[in-house]
Amino acid sequence: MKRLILALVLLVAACGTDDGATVRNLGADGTATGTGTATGTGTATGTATATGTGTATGTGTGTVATTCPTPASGTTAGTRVTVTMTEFTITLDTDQVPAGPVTFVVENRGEEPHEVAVVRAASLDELPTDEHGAIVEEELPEGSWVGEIEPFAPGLTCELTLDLEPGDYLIICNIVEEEDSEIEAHLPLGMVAPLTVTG
Ligand SMILES: [Cu+2]
Repeated sequence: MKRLILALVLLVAACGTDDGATVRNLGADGTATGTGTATGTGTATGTATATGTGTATGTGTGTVATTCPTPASGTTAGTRVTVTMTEFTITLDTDQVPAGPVTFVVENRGEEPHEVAVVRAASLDELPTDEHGAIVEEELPEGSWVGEIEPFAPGLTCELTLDLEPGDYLIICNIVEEEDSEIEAHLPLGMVAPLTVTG
């Protein structure tokens, strides 16, 4: 899962020695620079400097691939499953495939970036989720995160080939967006579909 942070939250605590500080540039590394001017009355003129401290919070810049993050399989061997994604659906052309090599052909027909991940579970109830309803990948049981295509741009069709054992799987988009303090997790909005792999 990629936490896709669309807007960095910038917190600025600044103390200027005057009220003329007008320009601040916050770097993403949490540094701040400030400039300030001061004018005096009477015969006195002065210059003033303003200093500020700032912190930038965010878990990433949310880079989105504009070419497929995974190479095309280059083969038509095995089973091909067509996956279509929109806001906020994920649709498979089948819900059952035989064990062995499976190539997911994933089309992002939406207007936003999406990712696709293959998770071994029969139900979301079996998986650790956070308060937004997204899967907490770090807390998944060993081996249950089978494979993924990282977030990619609308209009692209990307492929992922996996060798799947018999069992129950979920095909999901686990993107979490943050924009203007609003959190939007794609998974609980509907981006999950089951797939059964038969022996
Ligand atoms: Cu998505």
